[in-house]
Amino acid sequence: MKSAPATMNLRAPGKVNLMTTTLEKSAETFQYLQKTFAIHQVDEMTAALHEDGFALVPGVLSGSEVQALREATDRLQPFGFDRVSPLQEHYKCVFNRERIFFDQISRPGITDLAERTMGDQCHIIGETAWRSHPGYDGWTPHTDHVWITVPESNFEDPKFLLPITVCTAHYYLSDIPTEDHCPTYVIPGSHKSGRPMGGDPNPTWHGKSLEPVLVKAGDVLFFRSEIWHSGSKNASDSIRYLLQVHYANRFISQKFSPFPWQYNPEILAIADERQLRLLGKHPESSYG
Ligand SMILES: O=C(O)CCC(=O)C(=O)O
Repeated sequence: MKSAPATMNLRAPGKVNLMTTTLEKSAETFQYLQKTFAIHQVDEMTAALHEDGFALVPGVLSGSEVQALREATDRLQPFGFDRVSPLQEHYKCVFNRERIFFDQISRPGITDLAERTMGDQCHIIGETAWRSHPGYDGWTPHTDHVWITVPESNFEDPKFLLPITVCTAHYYLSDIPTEDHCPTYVIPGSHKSGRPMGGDPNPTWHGKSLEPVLVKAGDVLFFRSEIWHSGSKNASDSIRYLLQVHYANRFISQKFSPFPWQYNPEILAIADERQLRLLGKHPESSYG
Protein backbone atom coordinates (compact mmCIF):
# COMPACT_ATOMS: atom_id res chain seq x y z
CA MET A 1 0.00 0.00 0.00
CA LYS A 2 1.38 3.41 -0.97
CA SER A 3 1.94 5.65 2.03
CA ALA A 4 -0.23 8.76 2.32
CA PRO A 5 1.13 12.17 3.39
CA ALA A 6 1.65 12.25 7.18
CA THR A 7 -1.19 14.61 8.01
CA MET A 8 -3.72 12.57 6.03
CA ASN A 9 -2.58 9.07 7.01
CA LEU A 10 -5.90 8.38 8.63
CA ARG A 11 -6.01 4.61 8.41
CA ALA A 12 -2.50 3.53 9.31
CA PRO A 13 -2.56 1.81 12.71
CA GLY A 14 -0.23 3.13 15.38
CA LYS A 15 0.46 6.48 13.72
CA VAL A 16 -0.53 9.60 15.62
CA ASN A 17 -1.04 12.90 13.84
CA LEU A 18 -3.14 16.02 14.08
CA MET A 19 -6.16 14.47 12.37
CA THR A 20 -6.20 11.26 14.44
CA THR A 21 -5.92 13.31 17.63
CA THR A 22 -8.95 15.30 16.50
CA LEU A 23 -10.79 12.08 15.71
CA GLU A 24 -10.05 10.53 19.09
CA LYS A 25 -11.45 13.64 20.75
CA SER A 26 -14.49 13.53 18.49
CA ALA A 27 -15.45 10.15 19.98
CA GLU A 28 -16.29 12.11 23.12
CA THR A 29 -17.46 15.38 21.57
CA PHE A 30 -18.71 14.64 18.09
CA GLN A 31 -17.86 17.10 15.34
CA TYR A 32 -18.41 17.07 11.60
CA LEU A 33 -15.25 17.19 9.51
CA GLN A 34 -16.99 18.46 6.35
CA LYS A 35 -19.30 21.36 5.60
CA THR A 36 -22.95 20.55 6.42
CA PHE A 37 -26.24 21.77 4.96
CA ALA A 38 -29.80 22.17 6.15
CA ILE A 39 -32.28 20.06 4.21
CA HIS A 40 -33.91 23.09 2.54
CA GLN A 41 -30.61 24.43 1.13
CA VAL A 42 -31.12 22.84 -2.26
CA ASP A 43 -29.33 25.65 -4.18
CA GLU A 44 -26.32 25.49 -1.88
CA MET A 45 -26.19 21.68 -2.01
CA THR A 46 -26.37 21.78 -5.81
CA ALA A 47 -23.40 24.16 -5.83
CA ALA A 48 -21.56 21.81 -3.43
CA LEU A 49 -22.15 18.84 -5.74
CA HIS A 50 -20.42 20.78 -8.50
CA GLU A 51 -17.64 22.09 -6.28
CA ASP A 52 -16.96 19.29 -3.75
CA GLY A 53 -18.87 16.38 -5.31
CA PHE A 54 -21.04 15.78 -2.25
CA ALA A 55 -23.32 17.39 0.33
CA LEU A 56 -23.67 16.27 3.95
CA VAL A 57 -27.06 16.84 5.59
CA PRO A 58 -27.40 16.20 9.34
CA GLY A 59 -30.60 15.03 11.00
CA VAL A 60 -32.68 13.95 8.00
CA LEU A 61 -34.19 10.94 9.81
CA SER A 62 -35.57 10.98 13.35
CA GLY A 63 -34.37 8.53 15.97
CA SER A 64 -37.54 6.46 15.65
CA GLU A 65 -37.21 6.33 11.84
CA VAL A 66 -33.61 5.15 12.20
CA GLN A 67 -34.70 2.45 14.62
CA ALA A 68 -37.58 1.31 12.37
CA LEU A 69 -35.27 1.13 9.32
CA ARG A 70 -32.71 -0.90 11.27
CA GLU A 71 -35.43 -3.34 12.34
CA ALA A 72 -36.68 -3.61 8.74
CA THR A 73 -33.11 -4.29 7.60
CA ASP A 74 -32.86 -7.08 10.18
CA ARG A 75 -35.94 -8.68 8.61
CA LEU A 76 -34.51 -8.83 5.05
CA GLN A 77 -33.94 -12.22 3.44
CA PRO A 78 -31.55 -12.62 0.49
CA PHE A 79 -32.57 -13.42 -3.10
CA GLY A 80 -31.65 -12.31 -6.65
CA PHE A 81 -28.45 -10.24 -6.67
CA ASP A 82 -28.37 -9.83 -2.87
CA ARG A 83 -24.95 -10.60 -1.37
CA VAL A 84 -24.72 -12.11 2.07
CA SER A 85 -21.51 -13.22 3.77
CA PRO A 86 -20.60 -13.52 7.47
CA LEU A 87 -19.16 -9.98 7.51
CA GLN A 88 -21.32 -8.17 4.99
CA GLU A 89 -24.99 -8.19 3.93
CA HIS A 90 -26.15 -6.26 0.87
CA TYR A 91 -29.86 -6.26 -0.10
CA LYS A 92 -30.91 -4.72 -3.43
CA CYS A 93 -34.12 -2.95 -4.50
CA VAL A 94 -35.48 -2.86 -0.99
CA PHE A 95 -38.13 -0.26 -2.02
CA ASN A 96 -40.06 -3.23 -3.43
CA ARG A 97 -40.06 -5.18 -0.17
CA GLU A 98 -41.35 -2.98 2.68
CA ARG A 99 -43.11 0.34 2.78
CA ILE A 100 -40.58 1.88 5.14
CA PHE A 101 -37.84 1.44 2.52
CA PHE A 102 -40.15 2.67 -0.25
CA ASP A 103 -40.91 5.84 1.75
CA GLN A 104 -37.23 6.86 1.70
CA ILE A 105 -37.01 7.17 -2.11
CA SER A 106 -39.05 10.40 -2.03
CA ARG A 107 -37.72 12.02 1.12
CA PRO A 108 -38.38 15.81 0.93
CA GLY A 109 -35.24 17.87 0.38
CA ILE A 110 -33.16 14.92 -0.77
CA THR A 111 -35.57 14.24 -3.66
CA ASP A 112 -35.66 17.98 -4.45
CA LEU A 113 -31.87 17.85 -4.70
CA ALA A 114 -32.03 14.79 -6.98
CA GLU A 115 -34.51 16.57 -9.26
CA ARG A 116 -32.53 19.82 -9.27
CA THR A 117 -29.29 18.05 -10.21
CA MET A 118 -30.51 15.20 -12.45
CA GLY A 119 -33.68 16.63 -13.94
CA ASP A 120 -37.35 16.62 -13.09
CA GLN A 121 -37.75 13.20 -14.71
CA CYS A 122 -34.96 11.62 -12.65
CA HIS A 123 -35.72 8.22 -11.19
CA ILE A 124 -34.23 5.75 -8.80
CA ILE A 125 -31.93 3.11 -10.27
CA GLY A 126 -31.75 1.10 -7.05
CA GLU A 127 -32.03 1.11 -3.26
CA THR A 128 -29.63 -0.98 -1.21
CA ALA A 129 -29.64 -1.87 2.50
CA TRP A 130 -26.36 -2.90 4.15
CA ARG A 131 -25.31 -4.53 7.37
CA SER A 132 -21.53 -4.34 7.82
CA HIS A 133 -20.42 -6.51 10.72
CA PRO A 134 -17.44 -5.95 13.07
CA GLY A 135 -14.31 -6.95 11.14
CA TYR A 136 -15.74 -6.13 7.69
CA ASP A 137 -13.24 -4.21 5.58
CA GLY A 138 -14.80 -2.19 2.76
CA TRP A 139 -11.65 -0.24 1.87
CA THR A 140 -11.92 -0.11 -1.93
CA PRO A 141 -11.31 3.42 -3.27
CA HIS A 142 -13.30 3.86 -6.50
CA THR A 143 -15.60 5.97 -8.62
CA ASP A 144 -19.10 4.56 -9.05
CA HIS A 145 -19.40 5.65 -12.68
CA VAL A 146 -17.77 8.23 -14.96
CA TRP A 147 -19.87 8.75 -18.09
CA ILE A 148 -17.48 10.99 -19.95
CA THR A 149 -13.80 11.60 -19.47
CA VAL A 150 -12.92 15.28 -19.74
CA PRO A 151 -9.60 17.12 -19.42
CA GLU A 152 -9.03 18.40 -15.91
CA SER A 153 -8.27 21.82 -17.41
CA ASN A 154 -11.97 22.16 -18.35
CA PHE A 155 -12.75 22.84 -14.71
CA GLU A 156 -10.54 25.94 -14.72
CA ASP A 157 -13.38 27.68 -16.55
CA PRO A 158 -15.97 28.52 -13.85
CA LYS A 159 -18.70 28.30 -16.50
CA PHE A 160 -17.89 24.61 -17.14
CA LEU A 161 -20.14 22.33 -15.09
CA LEU A 162 -19.83 18.58 -15.55
CA PRO A 163 -23.44 17.34 -15.81
CA ILE A 164 -24.62 15.39 -12.78
CA THR A 165 -26.13 12.12 -13.99
CA VAL A 166 -26.00 9.59 -11.13
CA CYS A 167 -25.96 10.18 -7.37
CA THR A 168 -26.31 8.11 -4.24
CA ALA A 169 -27.91 9.23 -0.99
CA HIS A 170 -26.37 7.44 1.99
CA TYR A 171 -28.78 7.26 4.91
CA TYR A 172 -26.62 6.34 7.90
CA LEU A 173 -28.55 4.20 10.37
CA SER A 174 -25.65 4.01 12.84
CA ASP A 175 -23.55 6.64 14.58
CA ILE A 176 -20.12 6.90 12.97
CA PRO A 177 -18.20 9.08 15.45
CA THR A 178 -14.68 7.79 14.68
CA GLU A 179 -12.72 6.07 11.91
CA ASP A 180 -13.24 2.77 13.73
CA HIS A 181 -16.97 2.87 13.01
CA CYS A 182 -16.74 2.23 9.26
CA PRO A 183 -17.14 5.70 7.75
CA THR A 184 -17.43 6.49 4.08
CA TYR A 185 -14.28 8.28 2.83
CA VAL A 186 -14.21 10.93 0.10
CA ILE A 187 -11.68 13.15 -1.65
CA PRO A 188 -13.49 16.49 -1.93
CA GLY A 189 -13.47 17.84 -5.49
CA SER A 190 -11.98 14.69 -7.03
CA HIS A 191 -14.76 14.47 -9.65
CA LYS A 192 -12.86 17.37 -11.22
CA SER A 193 -10.11 14.95 -12.16
CA GLY A 194 -12.44 14.28 -15.09
CA ARG A 195 -11.62 10.55 -15.08
CA PRO A 196 -12.35 7.27 -13.28
CA MET A 197 -10.20 6.43 -10.25
CA GLY A 198 -7.56 3.94 -11.31
CA GLY A 199 -7.57 1.23 -8.61
CA ASP A 200 -4.96 2.85 -6.34
CA PRO A 201 -5.57 1.62 -2.76
CA ASN A 202 -4.43 4.94 -1.32
CA PRO A 203 -5.19 7.60 -3.93
CA THR A 204 -4.41 11.28 -3.74
CA TRP A 205 -5.71 14.08 -5.91
CA HIS A 206 -3.97 17.46 -5.84
CA GLY A 207 -2.34 16.47 -2.54
CA LYS A 208 -5.63 15.46 -0.93
CA SER A 209 -6.19 11.93 0.45
CA LEU A 210 -9.43 10.19 1.25
CA GLU A 211 -10.96 11.70 4.39
CA PRO A 212 -13.57 10.12 6.66
CA VAL A 213 -17.13 11.44 6.73
CA LEU A 214 -18.12 11.20 10.39
CA VAL A 215 -21.86 11.24 10.97
CA LYS A 216 -24.68 10.61 13.38
CA ALA A 217 -27.43 8.10 12.70
CA GLY A 218 -30.08 9.84 10.59
CA ASP A 219 -27.61 11.96 8.57
CA VAL A 220 -27.46 11.81 4.77
CA LEU A 221 -24.42 12.04 2.49
CA PHE A 222 -25.50 12.80 -1.09
CA PHE A 223 -22.68 12.28 -3.61
CA ARG A 224 -22.18 12.19 -7.35
CA SER A 225 -20.95 9.04 -9.09
CA GLU A 226 -17.59 10.52 -10.19
CA ILE A 227 -16.33 11.37 -6.68
CA TRP A 228 -13.37 9.28 -5.52
CA HIS A 229 -14.63 7.50 -2.42
CA SER A 230 -14.37 4.34 -0.37
CA GLY A 231 -15.96 2.27 2.35
CA SER A 232 -13.73 1.29 5.25
CA LYS A 233 -13.11 -1.17 8.04
CA ASN A 234 -15.61 -1.72 10.81
CA ALA A 235 -13.22 -1.87 13.76
CA SER A 236 -16.02 -1.26 16.28
CA ASP A 237 -17.98 -3.96 18.05
CA SER A 238 -21.33 -3.07 16.49
CA ILE A 239 -22.95 -3.59 13.09
CA ARG A 240 -22.97 -0.56 10.78
CA TYR A 241 -26.42 -0.11 9.18
CA LEU A 242 -26.63 1.86 5.93
CA LEU A 243 -29.40 2.54 3.42
CA GLN A 244 -28.48 3.78 -0.07
CA VAL A 245 -30.91 5.37 -2.53
CA HIS A 246 -29.42 5.55 -6.03
CA TYR A 247 -30.82 8.25 -8.37
CA ALA A 248 -30.13 8.94 -12.05
CA ASN A 249 -31.12 11.02 -15.01
CA ARG A 250 -34.12 9.56 -16.85
CA PHE A 251 -31.90 8.37 -19.74
CA ILE A 252 -29.98 6.03 -17.43
CA SER A 253 -31.61 2.68 -17.06
CA GLN A 254 -32.79 1.28 -13.77
CA LYS A 255 -30.85 -1.60 -12.25
CA PHE A 256 -33.62 -3.65 -10.74
CA SER A 257 -33.15 -7.32 -9.88
CA PRO A 258 -34.09 -10.11 -10.10
CA PHE A 259 -34.98 -10.41 -13.82
CA PRO A 260 -37.75 -10.46 -14.98
CA TRP A 261 -38.48 -7.48 -12.77
CA GLN A 262 -41.93 -7.13 -11.21
CA TYR A 263 -43.08 -4.17 -9.19
CA ASN A 264 -44.73 -5.07 -5.93
CA PRO A 265 -48.46 -4.24 -6.55
CA GLU A 266 -48.88 -3.19 -2.91
CA ILE A 267 -46.17 -0.55 -3.38
CA LEU A 268 -47.65 0.67 -6.69
CA ALA A 269 -51.06 0.95 -5.02
CA ILE A 270 -49.82 3.44 -2.40
CA ALA A 271 -47.42 5.46 -4.60
CA ASP A 272 -48.27 9.06 -5.51
CA GLU A 273 -47.36 10.50 -8.94
CA ARG A 274 -43.90 11.68 -7.85
CA GLN A 275 -43.13 8.28 -6.35
CA LEU A 276 -44.44 6.50 -9.47
CA ARG A 277 -42.09 8.63 -11.57
CA LEU A 278 -39.20 7.81 -9.26
CA LEU A 279 -40.09 4.16 -9.78
CA GLY A 280 -39.95 4.62 -13.57
CA LYS A 281 -43.33 5.86 -14.81
CA HIS A 282 -42.46 8.58 -17.34
CA PRO A 283 -44.48 10.44 -19.95
CA GLU A 284 -44.01 9.49 -23.61
CA SER A 285 -40.96 11.25 -25.11
CA SER A 286 -38.22 10.72 -27.67
CA TYR A 287 -37.42 7.01 -28.17
CA GLY A 288 -40.31 5.81 -26.05
O1 LIG B 1 -19.63 1.65 2.60
C1 LIG B 1 -19.52 2.83 2.28
O2 LIG B 1 -19.61 3.75 3.08
C2 LIG B 1 -19.22 3.20 0.84
C3 LIG B 1 -20.07 2.48 -0.13
C4 LIG B 1 -19.60 2.67 -1.54
O3 LIG B 1 -18.50 3.06 -1.78
C5 LIG B 1 -20.46 2.36 -2.68
O4 LIG B 1 -21.53 1.76 -2.51
O5 LIG B 1 -20.08 2.71 -3.82
